[in-house]
Amino acid sequence: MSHDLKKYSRITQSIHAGQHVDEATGAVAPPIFQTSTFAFSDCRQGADRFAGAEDGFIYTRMGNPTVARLEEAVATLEGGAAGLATGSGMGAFCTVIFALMNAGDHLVGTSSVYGPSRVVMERDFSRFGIESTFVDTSDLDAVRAALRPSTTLVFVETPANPTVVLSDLQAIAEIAHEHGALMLVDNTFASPILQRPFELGTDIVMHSMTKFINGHTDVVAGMIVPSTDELRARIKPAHSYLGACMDPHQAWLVLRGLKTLAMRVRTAQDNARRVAPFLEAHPKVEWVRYPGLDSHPQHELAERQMDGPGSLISFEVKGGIEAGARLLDNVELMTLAVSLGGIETLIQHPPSMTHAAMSREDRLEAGITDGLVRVSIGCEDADDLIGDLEQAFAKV
Ligand code: LCS
Repeated sequence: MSHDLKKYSRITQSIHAGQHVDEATGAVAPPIFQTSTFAFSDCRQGADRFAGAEDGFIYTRMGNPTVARLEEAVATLEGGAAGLATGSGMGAFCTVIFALMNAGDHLVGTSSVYGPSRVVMERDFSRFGIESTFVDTSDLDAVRAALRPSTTLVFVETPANPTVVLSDLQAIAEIAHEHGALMLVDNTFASPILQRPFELGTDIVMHSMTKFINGHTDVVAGMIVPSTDELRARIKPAHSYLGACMDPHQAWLVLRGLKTLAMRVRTAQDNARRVAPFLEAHPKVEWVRYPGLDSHPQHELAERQMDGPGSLISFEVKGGIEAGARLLDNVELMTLAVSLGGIETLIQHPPSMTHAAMSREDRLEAGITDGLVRVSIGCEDADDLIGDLEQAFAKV
């Protein structure tokens, strides 16, 4: 596939990006180069590859042909300069921080963010003198107020995990750049099908590909996409040395999952567009937050910034945590499990699960109430999903 994919839609790109017919065999599906190392023809070639004077593979932690296809595919979909694949989404986040931040630097981040992304900053990177402040990034004044002279990175997750609150990427990119800081966006919840942060001024995009990009709940994986070659060059040494690299077989599975990204995202979204109003109308539901509902505080921003509201919904059952637990203990078709963005519907309780490592005070400030339930709507039949919720609510 040598033609320029830029002229095609993201839907077509998700099927064709990174796909090249294998020159040696004609194989249409990508070969799995399950090797840790690559032979040099002579000492000069080995030295040239290490010196960067010759392109070519050296050692799989530093690069691998199967992994490279996935890096190319996701970079194409995001519209970035390159991809750097990692063994997990946390590997992607930690690699960016390790690569770009120094002792004395400060990060401003979204308060409602995947719990460990915040905890690793506050508990671990702080031990190396890297400071952080997490604020409600849907409030631009709060972003401005949190900036310090030492702020070098602004980290935004939108839609946010687990509250599904949205932040205005274009406005925050302007604020960050005026300040001389870079912006990193975690695009996991939207996927490149629904949101393209580079078109809004972002510098680096990251993904937990464990979620929508792979989509089959069978791989943990991450990706960093820098917007420029210069940023790629700044991140690449940390990517090679930190060790959060990707295995070729893992890359092959994600390449396979990626081919159905667009259809999975759209089917799950169609389902969520039916489940969210059902929840909102249910007498046992206290509140629902879904970007596709008029009641979402940033419904207008969702329409402007995203190509669709996605398939993550947060809500609270009347009666708080006990009532929510009754619901979760009684679903039959939905699976009580963390993670999201898979083909099947997963439901969980963030305060006691994904966001349990955050303090209760930080959670409440971030809008993660004690009774909040998060559901990642999958690709089952919408009537079956609503029926499952109906029977579970009857037991609450
Ligand atoms: N970013 C977001 C937005 C996430 O939701 C997650 C994981 C990560 C980064 C980290 O990626 P990982 O290392 O797991 O590939 N989110 C999870 C969640 O909400 N439930 O379980 C994992």
